[in-house]
Amino acid sequence: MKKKIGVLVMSYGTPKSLDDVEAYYTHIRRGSAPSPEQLKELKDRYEAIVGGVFPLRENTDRQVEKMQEELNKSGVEDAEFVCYQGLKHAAPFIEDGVRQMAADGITEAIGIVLAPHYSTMSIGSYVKRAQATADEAGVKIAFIESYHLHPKLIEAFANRVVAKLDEFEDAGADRGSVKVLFSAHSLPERILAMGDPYRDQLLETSEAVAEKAGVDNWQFTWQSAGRTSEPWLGPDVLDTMKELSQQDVRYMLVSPLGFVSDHLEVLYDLDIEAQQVAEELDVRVMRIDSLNTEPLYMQTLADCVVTEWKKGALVHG
Ligand code: FEC
Repeated sequence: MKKKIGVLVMSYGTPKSLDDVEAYYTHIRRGSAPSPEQLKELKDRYEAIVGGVFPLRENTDRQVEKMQEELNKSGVEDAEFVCYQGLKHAAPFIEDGVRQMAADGITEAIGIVLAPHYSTMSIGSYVKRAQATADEAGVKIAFIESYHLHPKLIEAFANRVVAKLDEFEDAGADRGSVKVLFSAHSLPERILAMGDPYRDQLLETSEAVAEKAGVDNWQFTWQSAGRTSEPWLGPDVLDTMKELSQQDVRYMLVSPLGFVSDHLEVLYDLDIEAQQVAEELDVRVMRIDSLNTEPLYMQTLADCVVTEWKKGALVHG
């Protein structure tokens, strides 16, 4: 008989409605409520994005569903994988997902985050919360902490870069003249002093995607820095665009490798804010399509889980 293994699929989470934005923002700020101005500014950003007010919720639901289908196809003889969602800043929270597994009689689990790169401030905090609840609930859990060089993930991003370079070419641009800007969510600069692998992993993904897509003309830049007083990693994508336009670069392809879904940081920060700057600078900027339920990405996730299981990190067999 196959043993049921819980798969805790963790993601950032998004509010359920505009009324929930305050609680969500307060959770992100570790319990400190935003000022009325900050709250209004965030609500305005949600209202401005195309594709529904909170597309991340549906995207995460669909990713988890497709990942479950992929795991069902994996043909592992001794395990049946059952996915549970655990969100960082919205319900069902990470703790809810772990407790649900325990309530369903699951005693062994594997955790993975819908974000490929490890930082103590991102994946590290998902893992810490999941581990603490798993310990309380008596669930033995192992984690996949990053998968930023998985060949199928690299292929999926590279295919998207190539598709947009083709579009540039069809529109009359020389593809070699398009600057590919790989980007990811900024974090406070202090992570570097902590020896955090986040930046190096992002550069490794960028190099691997550039190589696979046959791109030489690229650079890495940050985006979506938080609105706090401490310094965040830069340069920011908007500054990079300004700098490049001064060097007469007319075509840019933003490729957010640190994100796997359409959500606020892509649909607002890149599709609205960066496009406004592009217009002011009179440059043409495109963005690669997000992975969402891209089969190669679903296969990446399933493969990571199955490989972790086969490694025998959990007590089984
Ligand atoms: O569509 C949505 O509803 C959610 C979009 C969303 C994603 C996301 C991913 C990451 N974040 C990361 C780090 C930080 C740090 C802070 C921070 C703040 C915010 C705020 C919003 C927000 N983040 Fe986010 N992030 C998303 C949304 N993020 C909204 C609050 C307003 C603002 O600053 O814009 C600062 C916290 C603090 O104040 O102390 C740090 C990282 C990721 C990528 C990895 C992951 O997905 O976990 C890292 C999606």
